[in-house]
Parts: sequence; C-alpha cells; structure tokens
Amino acid sequence: MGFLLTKMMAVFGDREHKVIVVGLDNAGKTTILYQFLTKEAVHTSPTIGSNVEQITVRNTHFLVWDIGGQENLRASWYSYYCNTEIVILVVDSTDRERLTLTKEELHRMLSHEDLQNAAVLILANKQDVKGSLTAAEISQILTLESITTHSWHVQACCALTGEGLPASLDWMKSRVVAN
Ligand code: G3D
Repeated sequence: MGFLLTKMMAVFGDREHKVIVVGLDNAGKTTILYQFLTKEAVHTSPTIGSNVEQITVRNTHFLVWDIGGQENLRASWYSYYCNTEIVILVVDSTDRERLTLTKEELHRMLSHEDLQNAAVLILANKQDVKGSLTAAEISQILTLESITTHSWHVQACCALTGEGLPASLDWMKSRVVAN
C-alpha cells in the first residue's frame, strides 16, 4: 500500500523536494525551521549534526535538512548536496564581521556540481535587531548580482516573529513549480 501510494504520488508530481538549510552557527537556522513547522518561536540549542523535517505548503512537500554551521561541520555540508532543489542560506544580519566568511561559503557551495540545478534563498535574519543590515546591503556584500548560474532570491526576515517567512515559502513553492 505504501509503495503504491509512493508511486501514485510520483505520477501526480506530489513528491518531496529536498531543501538544505545552511549558514554559520548562530544565524538562526534552527529557529527558522521550527517557525516553519510550528509558526511559533522556540528556544533552541546549537544544531549538532543535522535535523530533517517535512514542511507542506499548499500541497507541495519539502524535506528540509537543517545542517549544523559550526566550522568543523561546514566541511561536510557537501555530503548533503545530492538532489537538493533549494538551498536556504540563513544570514545573521547583525554579524557584519562574518559576512565575508558567509560569502566565501556561498560561492564555494554554488561551484559544487551537485548543486548546479539548485535555487538559492538567502534569508537576511534578525531584522528585529536595531542596526541590522538590510537585505539590499547583504545582497551587495554577498555579491549576489554576480550569481548568474543559479536562481536566487533574498528575503528579509525575523525568525522570532516569523515575519518574512511566509513569503520565503511562497518563493520556494514557485521555484519547484517552475521546474
Ligand atoms: P543556528 O541553528 O543557526 O545555530 P539558532 O541558530 O536557531 O540556534 O539561533 C541562535 C540564536 O539566535 C538564538 O538565541 C535564537 O533565539 C536567536 N535568533 C534566531 N533568530 C532570531 C531573530 O530573528 N532575531 C533575534 N533577535 N534573535 C534570533 P539564543 O539566545 O537562544 O542563543
């Protein structure tokens, strides 16, 4: 029965789309994922290893992998790339000092062959904090305009309130529908 259901879902295009959530430690990845799931902010502890959750947006199913962002874990991000349709890069918009590192990680990631067909959603998180960089400023620092090989979108958000996250999900849905 399970097999039949899986086959039917494949035929009708109702399959899961793989999404990975990356970003430096403390960017807000776990908080965003739980906002997607519960629409409520939760208390988090640093992501150790990876968590995977299913999110459904109006009949479109995403399988979302939250990958740890500490330095030792970043080296293994590539092992999650295979079959990824969307990369969500979470940026701490208050962490000006590490944006150059984020930029390097982003461009390194996009040069990986397993991600050549993936779309990239950059979440400029922590917009509630006074003095945080705007989405436009982050876009400029990450040199997003230079990315011509991948579809990308930058979205300002606040994981604590959920502001900006519904629009992110809409963009994700539009990307997988376009493919
Ligand atoms: P990570 O999974 O990327 O490592 P977390 O990041 O989701 O664990 O979040 C790291 C810290 O940032 C948490 O604070 C979390 O509450 C906070 N945070 C996440 N998103 C936002 C946001 O939009 N605004 C603000 N102000 N804080 C946010 P603690 O204190 O638990 O370490």
